Amino acid sequence: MAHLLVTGGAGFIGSNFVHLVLTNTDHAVTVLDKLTHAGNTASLAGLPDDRFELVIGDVCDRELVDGLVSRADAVVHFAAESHNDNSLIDPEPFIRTNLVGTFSLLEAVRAHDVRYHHISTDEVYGDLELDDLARFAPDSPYNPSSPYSASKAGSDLLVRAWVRSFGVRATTSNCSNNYGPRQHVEKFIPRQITNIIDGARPKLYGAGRNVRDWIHVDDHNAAVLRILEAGRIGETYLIGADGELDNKTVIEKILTAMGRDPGDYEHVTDRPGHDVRYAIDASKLRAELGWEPAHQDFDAGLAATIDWYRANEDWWRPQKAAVEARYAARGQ
Ligand code: NAD
Ligand code: TDX
Repeated sequence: MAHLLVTGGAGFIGSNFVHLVLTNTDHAVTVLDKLTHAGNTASLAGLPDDRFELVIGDVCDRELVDGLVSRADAVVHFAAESHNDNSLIDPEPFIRTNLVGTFSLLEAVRAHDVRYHHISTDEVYGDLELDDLARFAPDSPYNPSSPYSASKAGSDLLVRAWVRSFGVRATTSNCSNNYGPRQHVEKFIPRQITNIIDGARPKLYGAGRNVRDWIHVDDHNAAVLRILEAGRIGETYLIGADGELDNKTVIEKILTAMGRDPGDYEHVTDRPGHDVRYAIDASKLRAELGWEPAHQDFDAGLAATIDWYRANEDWWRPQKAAVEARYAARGQ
């Protein structure tokens, strides 16, 4: 049994990772989470007391982080400010948490020689054209567009430098857009599902031709676990499941799956600097570590996600009105 320190474990992907680890391994997990607007203790309900603890705190708190890292066998760093639209309103917390927070963890794993896995995004590579056959690969140049993606790009480069300069035992993964249960209602898919439950029309930015490469959160997390177990130190692995869809198609699928007219949505103000297309080539991960996605039927995964939001209104309801008020103030 190993003891994992999971930062951001009360958020969307982190909480699903904690459930996966505690269900499928005998590892123990300590979550470090600041419980920002995106953190929710309800996402960690019902976990076994003897193998799980939650520490509420900031990844930028060097002393706290050092103490927790000293007692861990490995760190998986999910904690981040994660929403592009928020980074366009106030970039400051993105710079602090995503850059200074990663620095704080790297210094602690360096001091205690603890294995570290860094969670990042395909957005660090910028975007692709719609008619471009290319996909992102581990050697794609960094070219981030938003304060969020720039802060994640900077954090990835800190990891590379700590590996090369200090011999830190780190791996990095850059994943495409995740969907599934426990995703905050500020994000695209849960926002539209909960709008429809509330009798409001889904909101499509611009013409909706932007393409995202969707992956089920459990497939992302299975890949992370695999990299933690067998990834080569210093390497970057791209995670994606060949799930490219444009936003208009996704909204139409959600409406259809919820029994509504697929054309019953609104076009709203586009995101400034909106990345056109993301697409991941995950062949290195598949060939080297034998990972394969288990949830490649997007319509089935979407239907299960819709069911989850229908069944768990207590989980999302407290955030919904404030999120919609913020969007409405920007014409979105
Ligand atoms: P999220 O916003 O749902 O969760 C982030 C969690 O981090 C929250 O629980 C929050 O409370 C916590 N947190 C924020 N600042 C903190 C701080 N200073 N100290 C401690 N905890 C803090 O995010 P998510 O969608 O689960 O994303 C998790 C990670 O995965 C991020 O690093 C993100 O960049 C990356 N990622 C996300 C996606 C996606 O589609 N959502 C895709 C690729 C990569
Ligand atoms: O109401 C909306 N309408 C809409 O058309 C919202 C909230 C979004 N969109 C569009 C913008 C994007 O093209 O949908 C797409 C997905 O939007 P988000 O859910 O905000 O995701 P994105 O900006 O693509 O970033 C996500 O994937 C990469 C995560 O939020 C990041 O954390 C991750 O790094």
